Amino acid sequence: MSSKSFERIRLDYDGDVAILTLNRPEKLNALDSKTRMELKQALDEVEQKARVLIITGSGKAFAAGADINELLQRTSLDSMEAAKLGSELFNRIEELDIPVIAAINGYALGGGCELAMACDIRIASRRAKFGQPEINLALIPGAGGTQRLPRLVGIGMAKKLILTGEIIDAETALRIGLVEEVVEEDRLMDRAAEIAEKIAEKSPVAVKFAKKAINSARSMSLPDGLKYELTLFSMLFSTHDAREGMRAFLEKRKPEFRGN
Ligand code: CO8
Repeated sequence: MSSKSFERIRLDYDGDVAILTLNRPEKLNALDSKTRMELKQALDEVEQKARVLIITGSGKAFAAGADINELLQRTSLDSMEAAKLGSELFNRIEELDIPVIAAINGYALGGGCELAMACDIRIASRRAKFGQPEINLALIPGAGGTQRLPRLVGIGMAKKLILTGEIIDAETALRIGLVEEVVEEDRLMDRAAEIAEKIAEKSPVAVKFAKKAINSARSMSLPDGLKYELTLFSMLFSTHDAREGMRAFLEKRKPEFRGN
């Protein structure tokens, strides 16, 4: 396992899996501009070096949102710029060539919930808590909450959560479709790693195309999405990995994928 330390985050590699830990526990991993800058740097590196990324938090929070101390200093104009950067960061996670698993260890509130929603798969510890409490600050979500939450849980539930600022537990998050699995606290990282390793064994190019095709379902009409899927599907037939995958199946052996 190799590690790289920043000020606000930690980046570890375990084989092909990168583990990015938000590491400002005394402030519940509130996402200040320094954290966001370090996250951006880490993503650039991880996309080149890993096949799957796990994002988690240290201490009792995944992330308790944007840093409210910083938010208070902002004017309308620079808040727009800052939220745009936050939004771009989360879009970058969503569009990353490799899958991203959120291992949600505790509070995922405001920008923290938005970060989790930008990830591809969400696994929560039983003690995790979720919410978009911006309304309590007389704000609204500013980095995708009003857009990604209704796509995951439906418009009515998203309105209920965003308008009341209510904080929900992990079981409720599972029931409404905000997370894919809930596990005991001490199983969280093992379970995230199990899923990450299973994905890391597949052909990286097929994984990348599958993620792209599924992401397109958010913005494309069904006919356009189906055409896009067909294009990506047929492109895979010119890869080594697809030939290898099919041959290995027929020859009853484990495939050796190269990522092209
Ligand atoms: N920003 C700054 N500091 C925070 C934040 C935050 N979001 N959350 C917690 N902290 C700090 C507290 O001020 C406290 O600091 P100190 O010890 O110096 O007083 C420390 O973390 C520990 O927090 P608490 O003492 O409050 O811990 P509790 O266990 O009592 O409470 C809660 C935990 C319920 C999570 C509580 O801390 C809380 O309600 N936090 C704020 C949650 C919130 O409102 N989040 C939304 C913020 S707005 C937002 O996210 C807008 C997103 C815009 C785009 C983002 C792009 C990245």
